Amino acid sequence: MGLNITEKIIKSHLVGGENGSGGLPSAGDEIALKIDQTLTQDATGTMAYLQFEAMGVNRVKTERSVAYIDHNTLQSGFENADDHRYIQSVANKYGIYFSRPGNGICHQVHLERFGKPGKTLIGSDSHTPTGGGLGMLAIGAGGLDVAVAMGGGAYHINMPSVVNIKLTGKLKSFVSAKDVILEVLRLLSVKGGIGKVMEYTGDGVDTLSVPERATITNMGAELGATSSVFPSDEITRAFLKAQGREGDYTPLKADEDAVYADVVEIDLSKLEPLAACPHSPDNVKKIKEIGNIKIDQVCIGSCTNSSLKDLLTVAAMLKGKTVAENVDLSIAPGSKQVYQMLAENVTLADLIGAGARILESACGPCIGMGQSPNSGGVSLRTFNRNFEGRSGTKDAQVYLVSPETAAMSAIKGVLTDPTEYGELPKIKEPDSFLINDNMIIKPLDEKSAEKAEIQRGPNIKPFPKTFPLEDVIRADAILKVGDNITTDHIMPAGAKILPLRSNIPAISEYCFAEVDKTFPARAKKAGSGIIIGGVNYGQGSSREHAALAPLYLGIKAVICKSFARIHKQNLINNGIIPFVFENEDDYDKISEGDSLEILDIRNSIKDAENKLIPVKNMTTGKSIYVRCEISKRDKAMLLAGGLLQLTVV
Ligand code: MIC
Ligand code: SF4
Repeated sequence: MGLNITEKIIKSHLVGGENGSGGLPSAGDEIALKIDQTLTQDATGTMAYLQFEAMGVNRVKTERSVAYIDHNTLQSGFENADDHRYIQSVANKYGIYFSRPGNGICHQVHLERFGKPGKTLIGSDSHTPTGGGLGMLAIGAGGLDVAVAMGGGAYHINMPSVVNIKLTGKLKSFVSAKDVILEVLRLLSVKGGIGKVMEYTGDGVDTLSVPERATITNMGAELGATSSVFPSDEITRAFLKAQGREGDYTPLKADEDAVYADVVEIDLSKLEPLAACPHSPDNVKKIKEIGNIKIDQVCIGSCTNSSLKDLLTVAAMLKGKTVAENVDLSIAPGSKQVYQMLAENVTLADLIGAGARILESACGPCIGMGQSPNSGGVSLRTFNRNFEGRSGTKDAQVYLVSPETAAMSAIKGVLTDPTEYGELPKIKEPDSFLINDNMIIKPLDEKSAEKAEIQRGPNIKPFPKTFPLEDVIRADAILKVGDNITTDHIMPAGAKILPLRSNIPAISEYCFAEVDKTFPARAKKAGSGIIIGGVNYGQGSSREHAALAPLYLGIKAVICKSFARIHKQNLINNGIIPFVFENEDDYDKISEGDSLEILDIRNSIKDAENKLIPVKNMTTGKSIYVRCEISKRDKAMLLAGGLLQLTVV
């Protein structure tokens, strides 16, 4: 039986796991993968490096590890700058490449300068699957998992099932890669990818460049997918050659007789411009269907849509025009390479001339670092997430669109289908990109590194301690939430809160701030608590803070209908028990404030696969049953009180 791309990469990196048919584990089995590359960004990086330091390893063991500064770039106090210095000094000492602030968004820069087909990459950011556009198996993870991989440890996941997304035909002009992934989200929803890798094949693949493929794999994160991957072919070779890295090319494609768990066919020629409407990336409609709603803001950029091709297209559409009076347009190029190339071929002048506010190459508005819309404002963004409040304005209405739709609408002042634009000059990927790695600092050699000092500013506080699992939990259902709770709900980001990412006691004060402002004080007062949730609890980012802050506030367990992958692992890594209702209707049998009791927990966790665990509602006197769906390794972690307890050398 032939193998698909995902299986090929897994097979060549498998260092543990059970053997299923054809020498590969079966979907759902826990597997351990050797990790070739890691990336971190600054908002998750400080914690990851504090954890790495605590592990006592003196040098990273990967082929390439890179630390990016791209999220917390607004320096309105000492905090972010302190974090940057800390990360730079750790990178220098431990053998990690350091991408300086201004060099660009981690995923865009990694694609340009470091990604390699056939390799494994994990990153402390949920959009790490962007690397799948180059034929890598690239996976988002919690900071602690990345720290372990940097130390040479394997990365543990459940063997994904592989879904084939078969692309045929060719996109019409003004319809682009963003519309492809929005269509996939429309078809499959924000939970449609859980436990899966989306593998793209079909002759439509030949019509997409690497940055276009990367837009699609990037937003596979919004499906909840473990990763998304494209083949590595002549288009990949051309991209790597244009990046001066042809030597990094290896071809990779699925065998003719490869088997997939499911197949979804999309005819590219039939797609029309789409938008994800507020407040979920899967609330997708045709632009024409939504109509010409008045807009207040347009933001172009983010790791989804800030490649050179994207911005050249926007520049061509804006050339000689003026942004509508009612619209505020911001553009953040994805990398210094993109920015400098726009400047050198003077297309940057077209953007400026049209009235765009040009931002630095960073995440910026995507993570609420500035450009929050006006009250009730309608904002069109080429980004990947439109969760309520993420923009920094609670009642803003955020629509996710392609660069083409964004540019067209910015000119018109209302949401407009870009196919109405008329003729657009053909934009071609360059034969060679401008290569200047002067903003990437190579680490010290091992000898000199011995004496290198780590710079630790006052904002850097140790992470909370975890303790071996207790045998009894008696705690209140301190917070009850609904379905699809995101990590932006659990631990909001934005310009005010992000500077506290390396200070868990301080950031915890904002935990669930948008859902229930009283939560941190109530949890601290109670000293312990259990959170009750619906389906897909913890979807969205990889931020470990969504586990660390609840941990600090005394949360012992989360009971919900189902979990998002990265968040569930972050809970386990930090010693919080993830329970799921045996019967989903039992969600209604627990009200916020009820006192719950769970007995004999250690034995239940040891035997988790066979156990239905009773939870007694002391307030109503009734019991319900929950399960803890975890691997052997997860059990050991929970019993010990988290991953670090097992890893310290
Ligand atoms: C995001 O897009 O939500 C982030 C900010 O990049 C997060 C990481 C973080 O919270 O630091 C992610 O996607 O993992
Ligand atoms: Fe940055 Fe936004 Fe991408 Fe997250 S999704 S890495 S915040 S650009």
